[in-house]
Amino acid sequence: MDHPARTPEELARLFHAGAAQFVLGVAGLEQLPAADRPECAFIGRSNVGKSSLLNALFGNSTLARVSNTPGRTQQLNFFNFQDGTAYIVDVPGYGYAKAPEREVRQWQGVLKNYLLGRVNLRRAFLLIDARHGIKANDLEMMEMLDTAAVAYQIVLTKADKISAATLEKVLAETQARIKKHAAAAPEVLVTSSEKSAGIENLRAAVAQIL
Ligand SMILES: Nc1nc2c(ncn2[C@@H]2O[C@H](COP(=O)(O)OP(=O)(O)OP(=O)(O)O)[C@@H](O)[C@H]2O)c(=O)[nH]1
Ligand SMILES: [Mg+2]
Repeated sequence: MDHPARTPEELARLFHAGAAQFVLGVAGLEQLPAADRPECAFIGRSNVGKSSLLNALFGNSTLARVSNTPGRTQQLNFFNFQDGTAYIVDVPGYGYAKAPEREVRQWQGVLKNYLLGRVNLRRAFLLIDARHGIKANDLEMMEMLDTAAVAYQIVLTKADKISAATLEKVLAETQARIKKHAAAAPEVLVTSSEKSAGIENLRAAVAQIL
């Protein structure tokens, strides 16, 4: 490792509520900002908790828009991190979305092209609902990222919604399954945005990459 592990206090300072600012919403590939700084993205099925986790990361509940309606985030939302030295990107979910089919197809296409073509994308955090584990469309996404050699890390979300015993089982299953995936980071993170659990580990991972 290049630099020593940061203390919780250092991480809290790094991810204070004002440390990220919304810069740009991208609906088409031609609108992407220059790939001139490191970036990480939060991806996963619709409603898995991407926007919530981003808010928890910064302890800022108004940063990214959270919704009960699957498919709420309909563009790539770029946030400045660390005085604009890096980007963090909140993206539309895949899978079921409560939006017109044509629109869904449009933003799914943008998402795929973004993930496969973005040279400065250091890591995609692939969120998986801890209640459901890895689903068919998650697997499809993982295989696509493996093939394109895009580094990703699995993050279990909504851990507060299941018992500790069930969580342990899902975690073990997930860890076993990612062994076959070349581009997956070996460590699976467990989080709850609701209870602000596991956020420190996620902060450490983001800080190390960016
Ligand atoms: N209990 C619990 N609920 C959560 C958690 N994270 C998110 N939620 C809820 O899950 C729903 C979806 O959260 P979002 O953060 O909007 O999910 P998303 O992945 O950004 O959704 P899209 O942008 O539509 O793809 C909201 O009702 C959140 O309040 C969590 O850790 N625990
Ligand atoms: Mg969202």
